[in-house]
Amino acid sequence: MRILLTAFGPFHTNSFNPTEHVARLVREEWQRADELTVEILPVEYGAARARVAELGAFDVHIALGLAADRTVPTIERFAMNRRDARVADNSGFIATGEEVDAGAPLALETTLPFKEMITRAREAGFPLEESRSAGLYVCNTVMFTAIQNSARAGFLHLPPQEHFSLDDGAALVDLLLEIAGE
Ligand code: PCA
Repeated sequence: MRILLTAFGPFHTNSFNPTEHVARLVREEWQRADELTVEILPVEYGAARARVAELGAFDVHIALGLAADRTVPTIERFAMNRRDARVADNSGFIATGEEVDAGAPLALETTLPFKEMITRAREAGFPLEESRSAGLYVCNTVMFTAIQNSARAGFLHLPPQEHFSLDDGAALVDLLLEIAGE
């Protein structure tokens, strides 16, 4: 089984992005036989989409991103075929409602077993909520692209570190990768 775990570095006013540190912890502590690729993506619509496409197809791709305004981890259900945010991406580009992929469907649903993930994460003592949408910023573009490219793919938003530690983040991601690979 080939597994891809992606995350992001700092963007906008978020000078610390817990997801890049969580992704590195998962790689350091990885013990299963499955081949794990960890990649920190640029917080840029075009470059992030291009990089995910370039990495190719995986059996499982879980993409991580910071949701600065949330207090618990959330697994995203739908990715929208739109790019739109008041905030510029790290290249200075401000999206104004363009499609992620011209001609593709308006929305794609995660192909991760998210209901089971939520049940089992909670059984293991982690807070995990379902979220309808990853927003329309760069995380949504990456989720949309991930679903297009890999067999089972989806997105996990993590809250700031003060609400959920890096170690808990790594343990939760490890569990979700295991469930996705079953
Ligand atoms: N969060 C942003 C982009 C990068 C990140 O970590 C988002 O939710 O779109």
